[in-house]
Amino acid sequence: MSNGFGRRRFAAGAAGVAALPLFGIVSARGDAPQFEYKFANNNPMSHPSTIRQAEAIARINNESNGRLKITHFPNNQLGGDTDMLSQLRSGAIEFFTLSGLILSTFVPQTSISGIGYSLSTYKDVWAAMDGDLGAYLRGAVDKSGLHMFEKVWDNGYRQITSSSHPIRTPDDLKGFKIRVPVSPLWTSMFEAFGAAPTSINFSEVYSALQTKIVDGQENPLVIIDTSKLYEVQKYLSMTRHMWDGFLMLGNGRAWRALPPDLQAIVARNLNGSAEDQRQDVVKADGQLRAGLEAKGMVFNETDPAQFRAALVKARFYAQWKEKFGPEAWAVLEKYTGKIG
Ligand code: X2X
Repeated sequence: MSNGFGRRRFAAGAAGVAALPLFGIVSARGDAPQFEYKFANNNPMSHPSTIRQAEAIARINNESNGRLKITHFPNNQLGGDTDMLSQLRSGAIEFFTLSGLILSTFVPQTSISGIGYSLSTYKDVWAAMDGDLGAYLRGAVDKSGLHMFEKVWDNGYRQITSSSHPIRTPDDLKGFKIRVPVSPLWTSMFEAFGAAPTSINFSEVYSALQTKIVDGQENPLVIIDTSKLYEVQKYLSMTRHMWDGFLMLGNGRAWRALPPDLQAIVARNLNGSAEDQRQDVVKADGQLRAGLEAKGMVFNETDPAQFRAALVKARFYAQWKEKFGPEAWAVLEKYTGKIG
């Protein structure tokens, strides 16, 4: 479908550049971009991710003087996450943001940041993701053939919503039909609570809730708001059970095909906009409760200690520590203190 990284276009662009000194004139071909890349995400148009990515893309296209042209395809326009991940791997999409927990279906290590009730403050999150934990994940992703940029974008702290009953204690999750993203860690965590999780890509979540395939889901307030999940969910339980971020990913071959000066323009702008986006999410998150209540959602608070104890009892932490291995676990615990 896409040939943004097509040999033909690249060769034509390169020939165009080489022709300049020979003829000393700027041919019409000089106006055509050397690289035409696609950038996809699963976020709604009004989500801070989409807005800040659009800004970064405009800057990149502008600063590259037309040599690189990135086109934005937000809001699952190119398919659900599982599909977009395949497209990223094949090179049909060149840039894509994805939760590390979902990427773990391809690079197993990347779900480690989502261990429930571990990175419990933003201070810990960014110390870890901008520090050794992020470096560890980048190493694993780069080995897989994909490229991961330095700055991770924020999804946020996740909360549980429901159309049937509020989740006040871990017992309220028993048998609860809840949608989780496609990721072994998510499924395992909600199974540990005794819930009945179903893996569904975000592109299908609204309709799955509307048709009652599932009774609930979990996401940060910004997603619940921008995706209008309040239209199909009644209760919002503030569980903050997990932090989640969007890894900024590139197709490895497409990334390496860019000359160093274009790589620098892309990296500087994407990393810079990540910092802006992080601030947007925190600000929105702090303000959304009143708005969602006005739209009819009923909020309740929860006690994290109870939920964490349920996970300990189900041997959730012990199992995942074994899966990730002591080395990776130690990198996480450097930022969280002892887990479990
Ligand atoms: O799929 C989700 O729930 C979302 C939007 O939070 C992610 O991208 C993980």
